[in-house]
Amino acid sequence: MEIKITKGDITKIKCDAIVNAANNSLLGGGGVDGAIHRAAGPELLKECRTLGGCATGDAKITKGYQLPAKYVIHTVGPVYYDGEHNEANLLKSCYQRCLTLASQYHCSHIAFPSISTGAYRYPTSEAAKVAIETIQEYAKDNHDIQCVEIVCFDDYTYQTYQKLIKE
Ligand code: AR6
Repeated sequence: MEIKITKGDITKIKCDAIVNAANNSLLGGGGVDGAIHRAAGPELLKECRTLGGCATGDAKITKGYQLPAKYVIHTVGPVYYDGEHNEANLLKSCYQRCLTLASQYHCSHIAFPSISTGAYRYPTSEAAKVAIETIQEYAKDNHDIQCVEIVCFDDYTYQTYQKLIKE
């Protein structure tokens, strides 16, 4: 599996599935969630309404509608308090659940945003460690996903992930 760190807007990525950093309602919000719903069109919200929300650390899949990606995998990252509220385990679980769903739906190229590091205030360098370790761990036992791209929206996020992938 190739792990690629790129800078840009995840709604523009043509791949099998993009991941959405959603909230428990799955009914939209700001940040990457808002951008994905705007780009996918109203059909996405319609499908999300049938899903009954999503627990923190879990993930659910929908179609991509007007997005260049075939599917959207909606996951709910933890809100960061102080690192003592199970945040790392919940974030790890997000990446694991998304990768498992991607495998089940035969996705060979998937794109993640930096889950929880915006409105949910997870420190970027700590979140990046969890993200990369979890993806690398998954890649050891699973060979179906060929490319995992982490799409960073700003320079600081991009540089933080880049630094870790080079280590
Ligand atoms: N493409 C890629 N990354 C993006 C984009 C984009 N178009 N837009 C923002 N980001 P956030 P969270 C980055 O706040 O912290 C929503 O309201 C952003 O710069 O989107 O998991 C949900 O409904 C940051 O690096 O997600 C929830 O209520 C990263 O995506 C809540 O925010 C995550 O920031 C989830 O908070």
